[in-house]
Amino acid sequence: MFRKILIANRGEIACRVIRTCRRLGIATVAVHSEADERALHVRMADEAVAIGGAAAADSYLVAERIIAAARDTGAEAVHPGYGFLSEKADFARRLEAAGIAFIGPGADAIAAMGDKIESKKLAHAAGVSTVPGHLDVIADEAEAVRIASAIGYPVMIKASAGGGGKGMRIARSDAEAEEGFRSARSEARSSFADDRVFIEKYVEEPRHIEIQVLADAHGNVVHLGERECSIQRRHQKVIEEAPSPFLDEATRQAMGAQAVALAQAVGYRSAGTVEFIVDKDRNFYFLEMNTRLQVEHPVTEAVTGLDLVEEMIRGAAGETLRIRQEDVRMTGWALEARVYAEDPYRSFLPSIGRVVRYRPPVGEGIRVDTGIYEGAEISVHYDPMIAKLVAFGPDRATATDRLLTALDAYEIGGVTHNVGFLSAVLARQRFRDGRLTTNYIAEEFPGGFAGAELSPTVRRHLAAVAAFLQSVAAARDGAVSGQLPGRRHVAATDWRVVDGDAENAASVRLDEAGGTVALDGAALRIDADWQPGQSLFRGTVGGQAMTVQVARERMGWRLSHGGVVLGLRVLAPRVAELARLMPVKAAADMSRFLLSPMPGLLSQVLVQEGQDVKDGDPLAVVEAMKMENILRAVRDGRIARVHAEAGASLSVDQKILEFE
Ligand code: MV4
Repeated sequence: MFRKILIANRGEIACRVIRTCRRLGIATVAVHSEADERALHVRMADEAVAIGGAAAADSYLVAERIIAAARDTGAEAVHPGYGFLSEKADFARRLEAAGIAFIGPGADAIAAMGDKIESKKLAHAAGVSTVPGHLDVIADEAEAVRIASAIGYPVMIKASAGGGGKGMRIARSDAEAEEGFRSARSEARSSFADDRVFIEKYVEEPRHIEIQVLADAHGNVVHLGERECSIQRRHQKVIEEAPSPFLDEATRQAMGAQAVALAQAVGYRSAGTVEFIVDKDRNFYFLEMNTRLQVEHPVTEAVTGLDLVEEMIRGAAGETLRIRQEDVRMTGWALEARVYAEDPYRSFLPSIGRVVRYRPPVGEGIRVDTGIYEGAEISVHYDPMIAKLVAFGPDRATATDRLLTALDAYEIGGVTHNVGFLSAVLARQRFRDGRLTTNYIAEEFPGGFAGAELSPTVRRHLAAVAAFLQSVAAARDGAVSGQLPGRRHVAATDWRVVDGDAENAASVRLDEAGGTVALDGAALRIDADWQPGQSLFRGTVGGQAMTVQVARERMGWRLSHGGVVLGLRVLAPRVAELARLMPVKAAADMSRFLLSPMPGLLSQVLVQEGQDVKDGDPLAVVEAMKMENILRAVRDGRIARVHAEAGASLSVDQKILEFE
């Protein structure tokens, strides 16, 4: 067994690999960029080596620096995690040449699976079901149209070097095939410097289901069942689960057997994933093989009880697989939600900055894999993932409920995050029913995310919680200060809960175990031992378990639950009466301003003061996330003032221009 392993990665996956190494008594070496000096993986490892600048291309992607770091520290093996160098055959080869073990598959298997046309041919030859189509490179538009119509529309045009949706087009007619071929080829050329494209039948209403395989260097291969990864947004997975709610045992066995056959055909070793696309009739087709540990591997670990990183390490050290196929037992259900620093209300723009508050949830069946801690920085240089939140339970409904409760309890401050969006995705009846396809998010949230739904019952329960919190806080306030000698403090019991325009009369009686809130006369029992100052309310309301994040505001409470943030004022009846008479402050009219839609660099201001502009004219360019965003006029007008100059660093909603 290895005595020391270098982890050629960062973030949660580096931390996760280190944890297993520690359990196995293996020393660890972290590598890090300049931006990651204070990162969690650096803190966790026994040793750390700085390998270069903040940009991945200057550090985590520089093979020779990592190999040098392994050599200098005496690491005998390198775990690549996912992304970065994990699927670079050349990196694996150079490590082996330097006498350092690569904890992953052989370089030849990586190379064979890296090319879509080649891997599809290989899979086909190994008896794996592939999407009907044409297995060779398409030469020109005319050939593309001929082959597309021979396959029958709709078809999919794909770049052989592709991934993540790049260089991929759906075509439903000859005209679309011609145009799709042209654009897929040019995108492939610019993205991958490889313009080979092929065409296959488009699978409608697709589900993405993948099989985890595990192989040793002695020809033994097992599969560990499937993961359902259909819930994704623009090729970024959002929720994954194991098993799939869609597969029957026969399909599962057939897919597993084919995944094993493919792994054997390429002489695979280590952990790998065979991706399939499954149609509505449960026909399944090979898509590609990922020759690395995947982000979503914890759901497989949860249902199999295995540690995939441990198995990878043992395999790389030459050990024989410790399990045979008949030993693989799947129990229960696991779901993973990817928690990101991004703003679901602003088309999921990354949210960069310091995580000033970080309290991950704990609880039965909950696992959190993270590279973040309170005070850590989410930088522009890397993927803004905060954590993977995994919930396990005896069945799908229990795992889903546990995940929802954990999301309600997840406290993240300082950066915007997608926790509320994740709750909204899981809370839909369609999710409960397991009717998942890769179109789920686009269909369930057309036009983007605009907040979760709040049922009248939950709204009522939250009003009761607010009244309860107010009563507990008021009782405490009365007990600690402002007492006149000889006067007993009488805690108020009658309140008005103001929810927008609606107002509920709440009468609260507190007791040892919690209290009873009569909302407009109907009593709701609350059991909770919440104390003033706590940011998490956990209890039952009307017999239903509820986890709510609470923050006291000037006249009431801000409650977050189920993806909804609700501001409720809780007032004494007389105060409520007077508050009704208060004028409402009108929101400032910002329509005269051009505001920055995102944090970024103002690279160009294209207009001057006094200039007339027409609807659609470009006004300014903001660079963010490596993209140039052109901001245009939405109506005719004249520029009154320029508020920010080219070169300025903009925050969200910062004024750039003012119109007359
Ligand atoms: C497909 C497909 C439908 N039919 N191929 C997307 C990424 C790449 N790995 C393959 N992809 C797809 N290939 C055929 N013949 C639909 C997709 C697809 C998809 C696949 C997996 C996960 C999410 C997806 C989202 C959109 C499209």
